[in-house]
Amino acid sequence: MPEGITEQSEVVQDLWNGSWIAALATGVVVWGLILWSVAFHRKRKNSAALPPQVRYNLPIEMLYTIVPLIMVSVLFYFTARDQNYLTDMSAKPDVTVKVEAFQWSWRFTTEAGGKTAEVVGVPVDNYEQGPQLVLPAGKRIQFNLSSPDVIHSFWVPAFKFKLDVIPGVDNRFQVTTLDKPGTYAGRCAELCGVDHSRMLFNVKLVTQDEFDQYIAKQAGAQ
Ligand SMILES: [Cu+2]
Repeated sequence: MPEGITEQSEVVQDLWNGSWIAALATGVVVWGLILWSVAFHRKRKNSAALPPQVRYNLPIEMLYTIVPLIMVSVLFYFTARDQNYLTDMSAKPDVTVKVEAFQWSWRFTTEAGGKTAEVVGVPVDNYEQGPQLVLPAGKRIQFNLSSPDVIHSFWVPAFKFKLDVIPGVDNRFQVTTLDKPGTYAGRCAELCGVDHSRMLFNVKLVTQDEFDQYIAKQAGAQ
């Protein structure tokens, strides 16, 4: 798994880990029952008799109705809880980024404290050459997604989250960045045409001071 760079990415990772642990625990029980049956309830040599047939056994039927119900309820509870947290838009963002996905690159319009910076990209072969989205660490960031042409998907693997960019649909989300300065890959995750695989960008996480300098310089240049 990539290293997460948002508070939300840690919640996604925990949900993923928990789901796998639950699935493996279920697997161990199921595989154990299969192996137990194979080892101890084989057909005996020279025996044509059927084993005892169990039908309309209420305790067993209750068991295999209630146990899956509990399992689904537990998965549902954690999924719903985390989904509500991940899609929460009630906080006032420190930085707002308008993300426009187009065939085949990105335009990022970053707005913070009344200043804006705009970056437009072209198709590239390496994410480091793609348009760079500069964001401050430890802040609340809102992304407003839009597309003028076809469906794309805004994906920063280090967010452990992606959201489709659909023409005419107002998709938004927020993250809280962690204090992990660095440059992280971003890509389009929805096949959108011939140069889809070159629709690369990067996210640069910087300190608040560096971000202030960046946006002042960008805003001055426009
Ligand atoms: Cu795309």
